[in-house]
Amino acid sequence: MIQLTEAATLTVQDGIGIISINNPPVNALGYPVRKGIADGIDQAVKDSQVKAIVIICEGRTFCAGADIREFGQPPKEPGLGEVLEILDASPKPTIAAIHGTAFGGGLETALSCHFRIGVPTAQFGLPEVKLGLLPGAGGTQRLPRVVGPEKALQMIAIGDPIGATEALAVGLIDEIVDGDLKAAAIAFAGKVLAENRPLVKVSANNQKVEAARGKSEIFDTFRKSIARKARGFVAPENCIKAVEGSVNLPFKEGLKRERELFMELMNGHQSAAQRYAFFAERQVSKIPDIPKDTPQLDVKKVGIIGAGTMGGGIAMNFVNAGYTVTLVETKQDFLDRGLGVIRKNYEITASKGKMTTADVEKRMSLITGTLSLEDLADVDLVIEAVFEDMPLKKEIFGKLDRICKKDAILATNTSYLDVNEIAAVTGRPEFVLGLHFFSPANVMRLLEIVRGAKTSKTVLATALTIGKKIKKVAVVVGVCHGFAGNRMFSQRKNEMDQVILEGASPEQVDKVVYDFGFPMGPFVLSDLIGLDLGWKKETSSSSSVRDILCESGRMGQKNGRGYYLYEAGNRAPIPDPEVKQMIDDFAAKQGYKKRAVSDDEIVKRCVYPLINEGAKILEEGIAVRPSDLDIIWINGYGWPVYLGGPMFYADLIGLDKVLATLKEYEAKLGSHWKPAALIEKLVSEGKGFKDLN
Ligand code: 3H9
Repeated sequence: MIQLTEAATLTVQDGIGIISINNPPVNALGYPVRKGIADGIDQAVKDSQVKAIVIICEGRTFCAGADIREFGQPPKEPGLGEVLEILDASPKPTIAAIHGTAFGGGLETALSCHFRIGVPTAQFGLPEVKLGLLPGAGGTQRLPRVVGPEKALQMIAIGDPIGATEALAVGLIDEIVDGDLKAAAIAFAGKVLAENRPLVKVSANNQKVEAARGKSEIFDTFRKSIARKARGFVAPENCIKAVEGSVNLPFKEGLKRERELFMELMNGHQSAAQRYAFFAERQVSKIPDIPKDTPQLDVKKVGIIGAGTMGGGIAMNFVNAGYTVTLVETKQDFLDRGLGVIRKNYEITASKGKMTTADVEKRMSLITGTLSLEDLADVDLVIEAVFEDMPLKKEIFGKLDRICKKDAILATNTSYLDVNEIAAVTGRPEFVLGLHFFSPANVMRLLEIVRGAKTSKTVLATALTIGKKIKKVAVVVGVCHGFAGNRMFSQRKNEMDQVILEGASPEQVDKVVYDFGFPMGPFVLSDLIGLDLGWKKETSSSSSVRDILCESGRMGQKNGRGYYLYEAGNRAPIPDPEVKQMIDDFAAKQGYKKRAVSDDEIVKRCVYPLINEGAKILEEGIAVRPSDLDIIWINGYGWPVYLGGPMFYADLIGLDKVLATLKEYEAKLGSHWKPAALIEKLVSEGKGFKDLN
């Protein structure tokens, strides 16, 4: 065995040179891997004993791509492109033996081999677009030559991976192999040699790209199909242009085009934001005082109280992950309705071909409905999802404490209420915490894990594991009104409510916020949620635009009238002069003098309250690090990932500039704009939020 570098070895077995990569955790193509492949090929080609070469990886996966941590650092030769040219030019057959994920540069490496085999569970993808990039080591030129431009566009500009069966069907791999991968690769190499198979050099394989030449409709159709999802992102368009290059240019020219388009993205702020978000998402589960080996509880059975929209959605998460769920309601028809909605959701998924009817039944069989809290006696975790009413929650937790086994975790799904106050009614506050799901709970990825003053480390560590199992991005936050996400959201909402009194229209605000990159503006969102959520006729006092709208029967989309009008069966908001008049009248009564509010001011007044409140949350230790707040906003509130989250965005603009604006608004608009002490401190030290991550 020759140790090529610290991450690669070459062994010769039965005339086959085996280059084995070992660069945990995901065999990213950092320098020692690139150098190892280049040297391994060189030596194997020179060695007369070697007749064919296999590239295989140790550990959990084939290569997951370029080492993203190296991006932005001075390049270290050989670059991946150079290594792949060496691979491409090998006169001896090369075979990529794939398990786990062949992603990004990993798949580009495999595409530069003459043959590819994979285990049945292997996945193949070029997900660079999700990092705001494009495959920059020939992937945009080689993949279309193998699977054709249409399929390549999907894989490159959308970035979703495909499994082994599909990879075989589209010609991306030559064989699916069972059993020991190394042995299978050696056997495959033997077959290639015995059959004297010609070397399949992808770079010279022009049939599929030539067949698409002149057919610009392929690209036009694809552009249209992703327009909505790709709004605001620059990478998908560059991906498309690079694939167009594969069709219209010779291979080498196509590579140059790919490079230009790649560098454009690499130097832009969107990719920086998306790469930041990638690592931030992996950072959230690392809590400084919760080491990896913290003991955890075994959770298999889950109780959920409340079968409404929230409880039902939460139940689906657990069932999808194989937990058994006991769903508790107070009345049989509420329970029936809740179970019916869950079944319907699964049936819709099945009707789209995304699960079988047997799956629907299997999932439903994991849920047991009941009207009795006593049935929660043997569950390992309870999540209470009843409406936001402290006395009710306290009553429930008191009962749960009596009913549930001693080491059961008791969680509340409250959005705002004090988790410590709820925990205090139990004799086991160390087993109590908040699990704050976002609506619709079966869809939204965010989960705020609210750590109470007495929540034990074991319970917190268990909650983090559960979060992963149910495929949520779980962010730990502390107790305060609204925790992290909603506390920041409230500040934005207050400011947007005020901006329309000063003279901006709801349409202007909504358009500016949408154009910034949010899925919708605040007033369309209010109409969608329902203006009457948390509003009571009996106590309404005409003291806000919302009060006035609700008092006049405008509840939002649900009754076709809110900040906007809605035609039956249509969600498109139609501006309503009557609402404009109501806002103007109310503003005049409050003493506002109407003025033109610029789009730029709206952006600042929408985003800067998030930054300022986020800083206060950090000061108070409610969130662990600024990037956690960004992950909350990306996954729970539709913040555009290409702007990295509010805290990243603050650094992008310059925290000193943000501070100056906060001070200006404090003088002009009032003390609620007073800059957080943390921002003052960071600016005085010449630092940004990035220094706290
Ligand atoms: C590229 O290839 C560009 C080329 O086209 C052109 C070049 C010229 N680099 O996600 P996990 C770390 S761009 C560095 O928790 P999983 C990750 O941070 C790349 N580090 O595991 C984490 O570290 P830690 C295109 C990486 O099993 C640990 O590995 N490729 C990389 O849930 C485990 O990760 C991609 O975009 C990397 N490339 O999922 C693939 N990847 O333990 C990105 C992971 O310290 N990766 N790490 O927190 C993934 O999608 C998932 O990590 C993967 C494993 C599916 C592979």
